[in-house]
Amino acid sequence: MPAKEQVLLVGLKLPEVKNYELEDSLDELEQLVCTAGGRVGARIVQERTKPTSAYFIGKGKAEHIHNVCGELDVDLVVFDDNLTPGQQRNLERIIKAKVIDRTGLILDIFAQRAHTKEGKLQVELAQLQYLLPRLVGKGLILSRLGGGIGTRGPGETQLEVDRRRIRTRIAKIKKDVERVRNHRRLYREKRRLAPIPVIALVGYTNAGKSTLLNVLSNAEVGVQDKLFATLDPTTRRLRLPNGQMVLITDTVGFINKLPHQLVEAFKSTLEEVTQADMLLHIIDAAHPDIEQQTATVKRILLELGAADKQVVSVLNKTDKLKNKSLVKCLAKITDAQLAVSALYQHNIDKLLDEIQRQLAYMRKRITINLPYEDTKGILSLIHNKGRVLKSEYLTDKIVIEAEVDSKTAVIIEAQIGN
Ligand SMILES: Nc1nc2c(ncn2[C@@H]2O[C@H](COP(=O)(O)OP(=O)(O)OP(=O)(O)O)[C@@H](O)[C@H]2O)c(=O)[nH]1
Ligand SMILES: [Mg+2]
Repeated sequence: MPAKEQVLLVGLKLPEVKNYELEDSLDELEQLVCTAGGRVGARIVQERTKPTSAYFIGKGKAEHIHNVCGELDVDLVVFDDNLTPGQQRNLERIIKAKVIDRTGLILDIFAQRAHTKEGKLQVELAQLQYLLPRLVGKGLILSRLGGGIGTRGPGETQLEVDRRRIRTRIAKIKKDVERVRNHRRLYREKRRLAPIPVIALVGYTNAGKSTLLNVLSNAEVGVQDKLFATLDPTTRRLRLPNGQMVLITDTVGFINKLPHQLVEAFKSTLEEVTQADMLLHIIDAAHPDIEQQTATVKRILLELGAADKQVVSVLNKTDKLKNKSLVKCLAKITDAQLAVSALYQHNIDKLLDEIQRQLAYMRKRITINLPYEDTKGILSLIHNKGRVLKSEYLTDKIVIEAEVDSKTAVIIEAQIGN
């Protein structure tokens, strides 16, 4: 990694955006820059009624940024909003420094964080799709050869190849990603046969999902006070107080303005969320943007088609709250059902009880016709996983009414065929 790059942040203040919202967004952008290994030298904000089509900001402001870059020795300018390929090119021409947007920055962090083959493939796919429309004219290509933030990932040589070769590469990666996705799907199918409910940890990046997984299951997932510490899913077994086994999955966190290229490319990883039986939404109770972060997670879940899932919402990091009476108010704002501290292992027992309670709530009533020779051991499965409510002995079969979790219900129905 090159020495810490000096970075300038640029935000546009539109009439509908409140001052504090813009500041919060720029604070987060600064955190992203630090995570990527840069150092923020200054922020520049312009107020306009709408973006310009050529430069996003005004041309005069772009010229001003060029001067500031010279004075502060800036290597990289990061815009808080997405730029069109044309705007990015025009800005680079005036500013004469590397210009990227929030998406480019997030993609860069993902490229640094991806460790598994699957993660790397997905990041490369997202980056190439982001790059493709930007590969016009040599200027941009050459300007990206310098290395540093915004240039990591596919590798500099990759950027020299023409569009056609990039398209071929995209097609190839898509196939590979699809293969991995099928593999995951098969694995999940297998998991489904053993009726163990799967719980996925979801939440804004840095909310404490991995810390909680470690506490719950003695996993050793990396925890960092950085954005996007986790990219690749990790699944662990967990035994609830009543003895029931569940699987718990930790995966990539969400962020405001999550690049659509990433959501697209990370389908395989995100399916861990969409296929889970229950979600555990972890909320950073001590974050000043708690409301907006919670809304972002809910919106992304909706986009992923996972909004109607059973969710246990949890306020985390409550140890950081100076005023404990805030908890009630924060719970109300975020719809959280309970408050914990993963770091200090506070209220973890209550969390387990709540998971247990809600899983039980998900139980289904089924009525089945069981032949007397129960060769498939259905009755013992019901006894193991749930309970028999009523049994009626007829001449050729037993009619059983039982209560089991929804997974076991599917298995039993498949076995019995009725
Ligand atoms: N004070 C306090 N800090 C916590 C708590 N839980 C997590 N943290 C800290 O918050 C930071 C982020 O924790 P992670 O577990 O990596 O968060 P994450 O949600 O997995 O983040 P990503 O993987 O980046 O999306 C770390 O520095 C943790 O030590 C908590 O209950 N209290
Ligand atoms: Mg994590």
